[in-house]
Amino acid sequence: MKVVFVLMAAAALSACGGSGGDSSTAPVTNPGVNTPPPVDGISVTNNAFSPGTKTVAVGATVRWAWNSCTGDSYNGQTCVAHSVTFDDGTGSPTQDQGTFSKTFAAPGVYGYHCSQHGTAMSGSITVQ
Ligand SMILES: [Cu+2]
Repeated sequence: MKVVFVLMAAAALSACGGSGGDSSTAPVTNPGVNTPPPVDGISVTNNAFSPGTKTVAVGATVRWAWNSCTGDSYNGQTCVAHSVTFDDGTGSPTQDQGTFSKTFAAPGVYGYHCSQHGTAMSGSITVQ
């Protein structure tokens, strides 16, 4: 049964493969979607959060938007994975596209960093 399934899957793939031979257009291996920085939010770029420090009011929601894709006209976009990881270990997944939001209910200074790049890629939110 398993072998039959695999064979069927392979047949389905080749049927959709479009092996017509038109290779004049380079395939986009990863289209990549840079999310425009939200108004008053933070951009997650390669190696930095921009702005790196931010002060908000108690109860505010801060939104991060990933802008870590770099265009490459031959091979499509390359999108580098980063995370927003707070000092207490909570935060976003490690991802190369998308957004993350966090609401700050209590005053304080909330340091965070990228789990992939450590303190070299860090920031903080001051809630007051
Ligand atoms: Cu990073």
